[in-house]
Amino acid sequence: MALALPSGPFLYPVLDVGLLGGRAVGTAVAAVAAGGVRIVQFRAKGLPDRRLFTLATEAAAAAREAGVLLVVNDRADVARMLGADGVHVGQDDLPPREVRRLLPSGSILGLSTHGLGQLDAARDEPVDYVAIGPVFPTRTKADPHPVVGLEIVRRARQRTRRPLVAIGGITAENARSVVEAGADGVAVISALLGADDLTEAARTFQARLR
Ligand code: TZP
Ligand code: MG
Repeated sequence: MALALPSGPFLYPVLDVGLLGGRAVGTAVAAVAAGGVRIVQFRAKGLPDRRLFTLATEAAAAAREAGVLLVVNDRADVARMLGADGVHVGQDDLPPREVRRLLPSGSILGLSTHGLGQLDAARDEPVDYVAIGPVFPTRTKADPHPVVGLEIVRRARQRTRRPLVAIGGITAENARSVVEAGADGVAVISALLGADDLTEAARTFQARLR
């Protein structure tokens, strides 16, 4: 059976292992899960494969223990080795239709887009959600695409019936506006990982989404 994304507006923490502020990735997974999160993404850029695999293994164990869905950024091979719940790819990664062939049936597959052209181009891709962003300015990505803003989120909502995940510069303060623009989920890095108490930050975030 296909794994279901969380229902209702959902918080989707992207646990970038370079931005955990000294926390272990398993601890971060457990902390956001304790705050009510139901899906997390494991993201590791520029690490040697063996290190990435070790960290992803920790994340997968913690996600299983906490009963949250784990999506692996970029790496279908790692997701498969670990029995993760899904993979998230970007425009320059392996094509979604090829990634889909590698994954067990029912796995979650997400695709990043950075504008309406890419959103439209994703129409025939076998993906379970489409991400769009950066919605707001972000300092997390070294070379971010131009900000799309809430208006593009609104227009994206009108152009796809797929679950829409917004990303980029989303905070507890602006998250509600993103949901009102039509996003089903908000993917967040710095506004969560920059908090001292991840559980509390996740709780506060989710309270603002509803
Ligand atoms: N893709 C578009 S913006 C972004 C990614 C991975 C970074 C989001 O990070 P933050 O800290 O939530 O702005
Ligand atoms: Mg990628």
